[in-house]
Amino acid sequence: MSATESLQAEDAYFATNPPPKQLAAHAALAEAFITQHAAANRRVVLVTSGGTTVPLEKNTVRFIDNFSAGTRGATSAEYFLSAGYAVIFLHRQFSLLPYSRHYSHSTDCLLDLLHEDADGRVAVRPDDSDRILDVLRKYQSARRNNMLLLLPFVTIGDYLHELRAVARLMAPLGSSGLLYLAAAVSDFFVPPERLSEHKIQSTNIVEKLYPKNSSSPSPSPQIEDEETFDNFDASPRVPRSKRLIIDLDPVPKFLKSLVEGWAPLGMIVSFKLETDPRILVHKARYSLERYQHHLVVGNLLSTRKWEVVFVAPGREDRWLRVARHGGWGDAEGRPLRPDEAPEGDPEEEIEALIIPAVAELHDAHIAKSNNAEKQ
Ligand code: PAZ
Repeated sequence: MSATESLQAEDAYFATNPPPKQLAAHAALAEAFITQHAAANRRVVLVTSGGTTVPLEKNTVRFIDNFSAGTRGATSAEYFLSAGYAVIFLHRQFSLLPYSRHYSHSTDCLLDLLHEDADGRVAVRPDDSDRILDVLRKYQSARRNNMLLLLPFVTIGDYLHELRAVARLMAPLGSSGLLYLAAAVSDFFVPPERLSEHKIQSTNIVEKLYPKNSSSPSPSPQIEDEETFDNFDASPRVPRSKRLIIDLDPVPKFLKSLVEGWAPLGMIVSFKLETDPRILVHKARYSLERYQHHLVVGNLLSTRKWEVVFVAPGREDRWLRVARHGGWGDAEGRPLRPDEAPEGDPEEEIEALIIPAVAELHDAHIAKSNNAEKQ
């Protein structure tokens, strides 16, 4: 696709896919946040997190989802905050959030950490107090200093409208703006003109009750009396004969617009998720060459908490790995195969390695851009 064609596809996408209702409100919040931190000469990072959905109906009951709990994004946001960045956290609604993520899973449910003290007051169990205090202090400091802005999205359309708006607002930050795109973004969607208005039915009940050429706005009494539709009926009188065939269009590739138009001076980091280790680095490199941005962080679904690969222009591929019981042994230098994925989660969070390495590249990006300005 030529540059003009991809611009046309992008314009058509934004013209035909309505923005989320909160877009103007979110943009106003983002603008105030960016202005405040730019005035303090602070670096700002946009972290995207969680999966986008593809609705199958306008009144959405069914949707296609993308894999992501939001762990990468929420954890990364915490490390960016520790490194002094102000964070705009564009996340899938109800996915994991920085700080609260530590206590929002059933494995570490907040209620299990509380008890009733002798005065009938709710208190934290003494054994858990220290680790909660640590998270609480960081959380309260981020809130007190307005260092974290939470903006939720749900659908792929919401995400793209929000991404474009925030990226454009970050453009004046120049090279000190960082875009860290960890969200799992749908590659395919159903365009509005092909979306069913109401819940897709598994029978022809609607067509039978309201035949297309019938002038009557009310259901045929005869059919209503004779045929009832029951989803749970093992032998329904209305046969469930409809197959659902979903025809999806490709989502236009927005990374190019981001790099060339929306935030052209900022540093752009994208993530690449694969399940086949043989193609991960190749796909990461291809993405870098195609979009000409600054870093692709490659990860495999099964080992993403243990190792990632940095693929950057003009640099050797660099694997980052958390400490593993027994070390990496012979596997040093070679990515884990999916069947070698260790059980459970590592003790160290890999984001503790990723964020300092990204920040270092960001330093180099800013220095390069300052040098170019001087010449
Ligand atoms: O949110 P999570 O920790 O469960 O997963 C993170 C991830 C695998 C979605 C992320 O690291 C990633 O690779 N994002 C980009 C996905 C993509 O290729 O579209």
